Amino acid sequence: APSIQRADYQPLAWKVETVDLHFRLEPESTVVTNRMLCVRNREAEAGPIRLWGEDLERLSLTVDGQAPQAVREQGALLEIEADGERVVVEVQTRINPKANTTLSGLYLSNGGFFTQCEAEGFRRITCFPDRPDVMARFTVTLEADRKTCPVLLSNGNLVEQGELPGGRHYAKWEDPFPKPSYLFALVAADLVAYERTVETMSGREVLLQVWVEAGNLDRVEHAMDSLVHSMRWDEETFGLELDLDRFMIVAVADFNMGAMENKGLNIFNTKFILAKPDTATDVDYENVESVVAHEYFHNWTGNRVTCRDWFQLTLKEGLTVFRDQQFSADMLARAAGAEGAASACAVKRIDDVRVLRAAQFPEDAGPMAHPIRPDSYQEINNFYTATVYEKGAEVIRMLHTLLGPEGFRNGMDLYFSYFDGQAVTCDDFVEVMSEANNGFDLDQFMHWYSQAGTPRVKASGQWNAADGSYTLTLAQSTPATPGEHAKLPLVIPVAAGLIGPDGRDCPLQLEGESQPGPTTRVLKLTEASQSFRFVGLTAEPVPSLLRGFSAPVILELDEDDARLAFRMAHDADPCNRWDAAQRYAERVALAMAADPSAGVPAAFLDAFRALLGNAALDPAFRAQALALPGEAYLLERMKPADPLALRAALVRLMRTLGTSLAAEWLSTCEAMQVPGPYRYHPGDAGRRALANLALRYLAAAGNAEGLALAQRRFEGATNMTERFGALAALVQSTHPAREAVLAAFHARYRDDALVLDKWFALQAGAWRWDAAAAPTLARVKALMADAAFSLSNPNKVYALLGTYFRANPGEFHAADGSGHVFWADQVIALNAKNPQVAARMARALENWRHFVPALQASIRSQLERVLASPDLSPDVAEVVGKALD
Ligand code: B3K
Ligand code: ZN
Repeated sequence: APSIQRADYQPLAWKVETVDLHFRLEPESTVVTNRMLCVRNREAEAGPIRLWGEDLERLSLTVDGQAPQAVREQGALLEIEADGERVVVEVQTRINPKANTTLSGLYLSNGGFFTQCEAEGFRRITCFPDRPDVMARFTVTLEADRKTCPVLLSNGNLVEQGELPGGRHYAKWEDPFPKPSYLFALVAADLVAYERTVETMSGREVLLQVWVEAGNLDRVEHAMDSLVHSMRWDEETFGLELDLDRFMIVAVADFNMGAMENKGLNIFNTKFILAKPDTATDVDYENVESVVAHEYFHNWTGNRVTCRDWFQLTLKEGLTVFRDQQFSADMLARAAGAEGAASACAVKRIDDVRVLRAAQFPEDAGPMAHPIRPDSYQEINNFYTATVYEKGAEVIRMLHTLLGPEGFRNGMDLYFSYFDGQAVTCDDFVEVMSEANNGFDLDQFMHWYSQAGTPRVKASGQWNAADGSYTLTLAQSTPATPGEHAKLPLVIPVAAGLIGPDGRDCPLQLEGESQPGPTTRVLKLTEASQSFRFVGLTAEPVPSLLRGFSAPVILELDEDDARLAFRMAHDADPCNRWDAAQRYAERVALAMAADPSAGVPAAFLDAFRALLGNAALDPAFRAQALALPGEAYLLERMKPADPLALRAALVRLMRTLGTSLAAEWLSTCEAMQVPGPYRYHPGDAGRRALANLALRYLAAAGNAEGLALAQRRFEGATNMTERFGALAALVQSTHPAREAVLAAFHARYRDDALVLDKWFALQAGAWRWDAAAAPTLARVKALMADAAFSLSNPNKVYALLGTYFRANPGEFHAADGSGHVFWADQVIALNAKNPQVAARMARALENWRHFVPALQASIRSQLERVLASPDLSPDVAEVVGKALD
């Protein structure tokens, strides 16, 4: 398949200054009239006007009202010769929103019209120079049936509306800010708005609206609160104010990803807007808050300053993820109060690290590995990845660490002062950060933008009792990734502490310093290997490295079990304390997988018990530290990866932890009762998380008291977090009431699409706790026939198929290969409907070469079957092609 290279970037010969769009909206035949004022680009070589169009029926095309002199068409590209400096190009197209199952471009959802244009959906609406470096001012007129589509929205300000004959009406919108086409949006549907008026920092009044279907009006308050908090945070933290008089969020049930930051008209997957205590869990509330913030923050980092080309995607995504992570941490800290703030921030950081390790590390170790700024792609939609987003955010975080909060803020201020209203590159961003910080040298730092793969940092320490010094040697290396063999040393900030034998942090004094400094220091590793000598110590310390997960690397540290237990008990850095527990659990789980007769070491049980019983520790932290590392993460650590052996080990490990600590789990669950009505609050959420975890261990162990408790909690729950927590525990057990509680849950929520997604996911993710039970695949197949399931709705696909393929490796990789055959069937079926969703599912098998040989054979044949299937989309072809390369 052809691939597009970053190095080939060329500015366009013609840009667009203004664009006037008119939509005559009809489900099966929408006519789009597009009038563009095209202007010659003085910074580019002369050439034709270039427009892209895809799946369009072109009705007419004129240049300054005349038939164009010469038109060339090549695939999606349309080249038009034109003279002069400014010409008006008018093009009329017809599209069929109803037939558009890709959910890219203009499509129908529950009778309403919605758009999704990033990355290249706008060309599925009209012919346009559909690239982010073309920023134009948009005027949009929508015309539709008043009854089915009473609400007509687009970007910017409403300037006109009125009635039309035949039961139709229209609305005209004007966006005062120039924007790339990927930020265009329209909505024409039967919705209602929840509204609030607020004042911005400069005293302007702005109207905020959250548009949903009428029946959902009782679950939008949290999204609105999140929006107001995001506005305040960006004002206070970065001095960035909302630049529009009106800001709208629209929720839609059929949506490929989480949400989209269209200028002034964000469109969201309902999953990230709707929340009320009876239907949403604490985690759902947290996700709504962070996605609302993320899209809102894009208004400056993404919209006001955008990307020159799609290779620069991390310019807006990495930065905006970093911003939403900081926002969530601040919100949690504020709610937790002075005493709980530090722990709340750490728990959020641990969450982010978990995501990075579970999703990005495997990506960086597989055939799709790419730098945060890729050099080539076949299909840009495949590059909205954990690397571009999450590792990209880690790279920004390292800049923040290296420059300090003030230096970073100065860099941001300068960034906006230089580039507001422009489409720029990652180099522009990093250069401005350097310039704002007295020319801080960031040349070597740029390798983070060009090298793929997770760097390894190997640490070793040498204690010299004679002079009380401890020499820490850090060596870095990055494994080869596809197409990239030689790797250069990176700038790696390693936050380090030294723990004394009493469990307290030692003051740190590096050789050459006159006195000891703080107990955590950021060591700057820039060479392949570097030593740091700490002096003035009285006893051999235990190193605690990469505190706060200061860089997206794998730390290799030779620690015996006793040391891990020591850090589990004493590490002052909560991230590292959690990490010590994860490392110990990983070691135990992998040893048990390698040897089915190996048991759980008593020392591990003791360390686990001590954490569980430590009431001084925040429950949210304990819930994190006592949860086993994710299965996908463990599989990548296991060489070769054997999902069935790992699953068997995890079942035994969970059971032993449940049985041996049963009394502690039971009393913890009691102690974690949250009184009063539900509120979304980190303190309460932490208690609920720990109680639910306790139920999971007890249920896994088949503990009768625990199972009874789970059933009582299921029946008496006053909120979804408790109800679903109890349900999950019961489903992940051999309890005979499993089916009955699933049915009761279904009966209660039969009409609630988002809650049913949880019901689907829970069953698709079920382990077999009973050797005689039917494989999960049988249940997944049966659920596909459920009336509520649809292959056309991405949320349903992600809940049922996505969970089975990506979160249930112990079942998916059944030795008979049935899971793999089913995977290929579904990828092929989805490919015909929605290539983006199909490609996401296709990625579930990309790391197959890490697996044991028997599974490799089975997977390879299914990958080949998909690759050979007819009409393969570029999306799926790229994923499967690279997996087989
Ligand atoms: N920018 C969008 C993602 C668009 C994905 C296109 N396939 C959402 C976000 O990152 O905020
Ligand atoms: Zn984003």
